[in-house]
This record gives sequence, C-alpha cells and structure tokens, in this order.
Amino acid sequence: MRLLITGGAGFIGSNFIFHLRAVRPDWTLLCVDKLTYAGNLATLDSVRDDPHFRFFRADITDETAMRGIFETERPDAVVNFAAESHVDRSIEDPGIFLRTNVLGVQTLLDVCRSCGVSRFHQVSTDEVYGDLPLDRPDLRFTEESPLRPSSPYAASKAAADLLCGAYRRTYGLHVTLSRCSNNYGPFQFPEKLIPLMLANALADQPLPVYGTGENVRDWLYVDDHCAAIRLILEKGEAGAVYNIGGHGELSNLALVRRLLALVGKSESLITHVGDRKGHDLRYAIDPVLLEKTLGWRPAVSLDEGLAKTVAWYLEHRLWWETIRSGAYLSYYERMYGNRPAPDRHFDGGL
Ligand code: NAD
Ligand code: TDX
Repeated sequence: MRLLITGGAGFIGSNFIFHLRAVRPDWTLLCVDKLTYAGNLATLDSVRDDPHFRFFRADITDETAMRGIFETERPDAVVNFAAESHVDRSIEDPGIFLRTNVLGVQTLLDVCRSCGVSRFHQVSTDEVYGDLPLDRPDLRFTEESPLRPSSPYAASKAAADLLCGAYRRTYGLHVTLSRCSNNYGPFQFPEKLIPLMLANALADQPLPVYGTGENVRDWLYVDDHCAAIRLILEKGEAGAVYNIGGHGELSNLALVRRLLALVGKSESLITHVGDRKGHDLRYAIDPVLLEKTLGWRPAVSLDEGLAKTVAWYLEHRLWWETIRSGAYLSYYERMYGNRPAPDRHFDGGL
C-alpha cells in the first residue's frame, strides 16, 4: 500500500502516521503538508529517517503541485486530514477555511480522479451536524442527522462532505467519510482546549472558560480515531459515512476541573470569559454503525486517556513551549486580550 496522507504534520495526521508505523510497518506513507502555523515538522522527527516515509511540503489547493506529487509517487489511496481546524480562527477570518477545507478537497478529488487513485477518505467532523440541546441527553448524532453547521469552520467541512458525496455519485470515485467527535492526546496544538488549559495551569495563568462552561464535548483519544480511520480505509464501504465517538461526554467546566486535579493546581485559576460566537452547546456521537459493521471499539477510556495526555504534555514541554513562545502569542493576545464580558449564548436558527 502506498498511502498519501495530507495534513500529516498536524495533530491527528501525525498520530495517524505513528499508528500506521506501529500496525502496518510495510506500508509506504507519503505525507503532504503545507506547514501552516498548525503544522510542525518537529512532530514527525521520529519517522523522518524511515525509508517507508516521505514528506512533501505542499498546499492541497495547489493543483500543479498535487498533480506532480501524485504522478511521481502513484499513491493507491489518500486520507485527507489537511484543514484549517480551529473554530475561533474561522470566526475571525473564514476565507482561508473555505480555500483549504473546500477548494483543497475539490483539488484532491480531481487529482485522484485523473490519476486513478482507488480510494479517498475524507476526515470530517461531528461539527457538521451543529449542536444538540443540553437538556436531552437521549439525543445523539447519527449518520442521518441533518447537516446544520454553526461556525464557518463547520460549514466548510460540511461543504467538503457534500462534494465528496457528489464525486462518488457523479464520477464513481471510491470515497468514504468519517465524522469524529473531539480528539485529545499527544501533539495537539496548544490553541485547543485541553493543551491550552494544561499549558496555562502549569504556568499558573488563568484558564479561560468560554461563557458558563456548561457546553458539552464528546472526547475521544486520538489513537482510537486513527484506528477507526484505518479500519474504514481497509474495509469501509464506498460512499459510506461513519460516525466515530466513544461516549466520552463531559462539560468544559468538568473537564477543566479534572485537568487541574491531574496537575495538582487550584480551581481558582478558572476564569470565565466572553462566550464564543454561535457556541455549540453539546456534541454526542452515536458510533453504532462503525461498531456493528467494522467491529470498532475505543481502546482507551477517558480516565486513562486524560492521564496519558497530561503525562505526555509534562514530558514534552519543549514541544509546546516552543510553539507558545512564537507567533502563537500574537494570536493569543488578539483572542483573549480584549475579550468582552460573558454574554448569552446565541440560540437563533438560520
Ligand atoms: P491541525 O490543525 O492540528 O492540523 C492540520 C494540518 O493540516 C497542519 O499540519 C497544517 O499544516 C495542514 N494544512 C492546513 N492547510 C493546509 C493546506 N492548504 N495544504 C496542506 N496542508 C495543510 O488539525 P487536526 O486537529 O489534526 O485535524 C485534522 C483533521 O481532522 C481536520 O480535517 C479536522 O477537521 C478533523 N477533525 C479534527 C478533530 C479534532 O478534535 N481535532 C475532530 C474531528 C475531526
Ligand atoms: O480557551 C478556550 N476556552 C473554552 O472554553 C478554548 C480554546 C475552548 N473552549 C471551549 C470551546 C468548546 O466548547 O472548549 C470546547 C472545545 O474547544 P476547542 O478545543 O476549540 O474544540 P471545538 O471547538 O469543540 O472543535 C474541535 O473539535 C471538533 C476541533 O478543534 C475541531 O477541529 C473538530 O472538528
């Protein structure tokens, strides 16, 4: 298998590369990444000398570059992780989200089509479904739930999902899609909730919880997501959509309290700040299709995964401190420097 992985220098893509190195050591892995602020080559240090691994710095929206790589490297399959992935950034500046997350996917699909790539897997997100109410714990997202994205990020991912479906139907491309809940684990960029809170707690800085902190996310350890994608790639049905999640629901406030307990810091560091615009209330995935058809089960419980993640961030301070000391700081200042006081959640429909 010659597998082309886009976005492999980011959080989940790099973990996918490590997962495959461990369980499919004979596969050749071709990593394509633009190395945006979120891509970090240092993350791939452990595989860079592997003869079955190659790295290409390129933008998935650049058709000429993509065609060149595909024609030279002749991948059998593609898994697309490359994306602008941070909701808050999409609220600030949606344009780059549409370029990479929609036009980038169109470029990849076109190149796959003309180069005869036999499989394309698009890594999507549960955020395409919008949110669920807090007072209906019985409700979960299924693959049939309507697409009701709330943020520009989620809308761009939903658009890409629709494109994938259209290429399947129109051109008969072997496309699969997965929609996973919130991931956590090693190498997550410290703008996302868990690494940001850990880094702040370790520095005795305030922990900025948006709004009331009652918003619920459904957490999955990153390696379980990676295992699910590999299964779909190997056994998934063409045209199918698979939800991925491990019933790991927790409110943001409860999660932050657990992180503080794990690093032995005081809850007095918690600071409520103004809410995210359009902030989704609750995500919850029903993974029954993936469990029943492909036999997937998460291997790591939330307790175990959080302990492993905290241990990793404690042991790899250099990785995230380097990021936090660089260009990230100006973004951080913009994001949190002049944040308004907490306000109400916007609950209007479209
Ligand atoms: P990330 O931001 O950590 O990594 C994204 C990677 O894509 C980076 O290495 C970046 O350099 C690269 N990239 C960005 N634009 C590119 C472009 N135009 N061309 C080539 N490379 C480009 O993101 P992540 O958290 O690892 O998410 C990976 C994928 O999984 C995304 O598609 C995201 O929508 C999806 N997803 C993420 C989560 C989560 O909790 N993080 C959950 C479900 C789905
Ligand atoms: O400082 C913060 N304070 C805070 O309260 C940050 C960064 C986040 N939050 C809240 C917002 C969310 O309710 O924590 C929750 C998680 O926030 P993020 O880590 O930004 O993740 P989320 O918006 O849920 O999106 C993530 O999961 C789905 C990924 O970033 C997406 O790429 C993925 O598709």
